[in-house]
Amino acid sequence: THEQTLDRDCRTLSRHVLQQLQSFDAAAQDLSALMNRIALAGKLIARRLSRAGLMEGVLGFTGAVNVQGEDVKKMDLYANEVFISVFKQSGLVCRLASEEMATPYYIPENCPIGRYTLLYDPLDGSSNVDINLNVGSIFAIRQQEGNDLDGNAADLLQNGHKQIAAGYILYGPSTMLVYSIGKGTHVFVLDPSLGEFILAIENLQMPASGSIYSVNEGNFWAWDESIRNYVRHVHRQPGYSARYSGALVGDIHRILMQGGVFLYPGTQKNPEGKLRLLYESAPIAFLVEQAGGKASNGTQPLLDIVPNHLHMRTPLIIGSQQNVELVESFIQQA
Ligand code: AHM
Ligand code: MG
Repeated sequence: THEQTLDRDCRTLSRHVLQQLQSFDAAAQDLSALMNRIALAGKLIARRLSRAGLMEGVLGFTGAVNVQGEDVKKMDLYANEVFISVFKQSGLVCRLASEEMATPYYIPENCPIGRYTLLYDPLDGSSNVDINLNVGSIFAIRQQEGNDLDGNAADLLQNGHKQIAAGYILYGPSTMLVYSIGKGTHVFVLDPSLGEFILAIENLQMPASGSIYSVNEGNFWAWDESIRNYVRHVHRQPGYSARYSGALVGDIHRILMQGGVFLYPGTQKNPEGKLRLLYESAPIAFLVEQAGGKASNGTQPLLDIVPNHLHMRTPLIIGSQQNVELVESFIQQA
């Protein structure tokens, strides 16, 4: 009926946040407004991506190298600036820290009213941009506890349980936003005709085990023997399927929906692996745990890890509980 369709179309993100908190107090209003701004960032990035192959200055590299030593793409830079722009004059976020910035960015007019920090990876999996495959944005919100304006963000060096909200936006055939404020994991789909993210799945629960394993097997030669043994074990079992897109958000989304495990282990040369704790692994771990899954670095729950610097990397094993425990058992046997 019309009424049902209308009801569904009105299940917007900002309303959902308020409903979850069952409150209209200042903290609830803040969180709702924060999510609304993040949604706006997602819409801006999705719009640019949708016409990327037609516009000048969208694809390819800028020529610069970021703090991680990676070549910066034009879309990385654009996406990074989008998140800064949407929080200007919001009174919400005082500080933003991202993969693309060596030190945090402060929005002085929001400090100290804006007691929140946004941690984000503006465009995750950006090697997929030039070939028109899925990419994502990852975000987490934390309470700001430090007053420093000197770029020294010592208060951010805390474990993942300190995240107030976390999620990702997946730019795929449709644009999706998956988020949690610690009350379950919820999936929204962007309806382009409305320009709104509409609730699609509430309280997503992922399978306790699944057949997908997602890992870059080109690194086999560089792995520790324990990871090689796990992958050898998988190769000898019927029933597993390999899926790896080169963009964490897409690979995790599949595993959230269908079950399985994603691994980015360390190598003998880089024992911490590739993915960064504060704005890649920890937000995703928060979402996966809220959906009944598990995340670890092989020996420790991922959300318990306290970073020693802003851009710290950590091995990541994440997904369905049983699959993650199996990988851990190989690591812990070693
Ligand atoms: P990025 O944020 O610079 O794009 O790097 C992170 C990405 C993840 O999305 C993905 O899982 C991983 O790097 C892929 O790395 P690799 O090509 O080494 O398998
Ligand atoms: Mg990334």
